[in-house]
Amino acid sequence: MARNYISSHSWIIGLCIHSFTKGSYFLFFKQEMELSLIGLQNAGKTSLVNVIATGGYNEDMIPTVGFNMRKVTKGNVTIKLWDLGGQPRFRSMWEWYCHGVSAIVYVVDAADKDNILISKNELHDLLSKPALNGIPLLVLGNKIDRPECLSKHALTDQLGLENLPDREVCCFMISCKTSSNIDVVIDWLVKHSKTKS
Ligand SMILES: Nc1nc2c(ncn2[C@@H]2O[C@H](COP(=O)(O)OP(=O)(O)O)[C@@H](O)[C@H]2O)c(=O)[nH]1
Ligand SMILES: [Mg+2]
Repeated sequence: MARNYISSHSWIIGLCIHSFTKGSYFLFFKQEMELSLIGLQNAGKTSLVNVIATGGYNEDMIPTVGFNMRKVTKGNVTIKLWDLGGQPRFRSMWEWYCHGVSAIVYVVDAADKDNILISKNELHDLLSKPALNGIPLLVLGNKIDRPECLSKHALTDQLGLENLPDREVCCFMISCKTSSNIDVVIDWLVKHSKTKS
């Protein structure tokens, strides 16, 4: 019994040494994730992709038509980001791009009080789709560099994030312009990635 235990452990240690010497050691720790960035047009989704990927921020953004896909590597985590158009004509395809993702990232312009209700309704409509049950939701209140920005408490309240059933929900207030809290977002994403073996 004890001998079997020792020999099975030596086998695992042997495999690790073998993988290490063959250079595939890091495959054991490689992680990947796929996520969808959703939200109304002008919320700052494409700016967020740029800030995560390169740290760069640009005032003159061209509205996203359809979608863009970008792969970003952070440490040993590869993040595949679907950056979707937020105009009304593209919203019907949001659900399709959220199937099977590790997390849904919903970006809101927290300084645009006139559109918060529309943003809330679109979010709740998306979350009502049975195929998306259980997928973690990260809500990002963007543009906190602007003085008229809502507080986290007000945003959480106005988006109806309390007591959302069947999923983990988290909310951070960020600014792509000043890179505020972007590190916290990346940490959250990395924690929600899946191990690839
Ligand atoms: N003040 C401010 N403006 C931002 C911020 N993030 C994005 N923007 C601006 O908001 C506009 C829309 O950004 P964009 O990334 O294209 O939004 P998208 O339509 O959601 O992809 C652009 O003019 C950006 O420069 C931010 O954190 N603060
Ligand atoms: Mg865009």
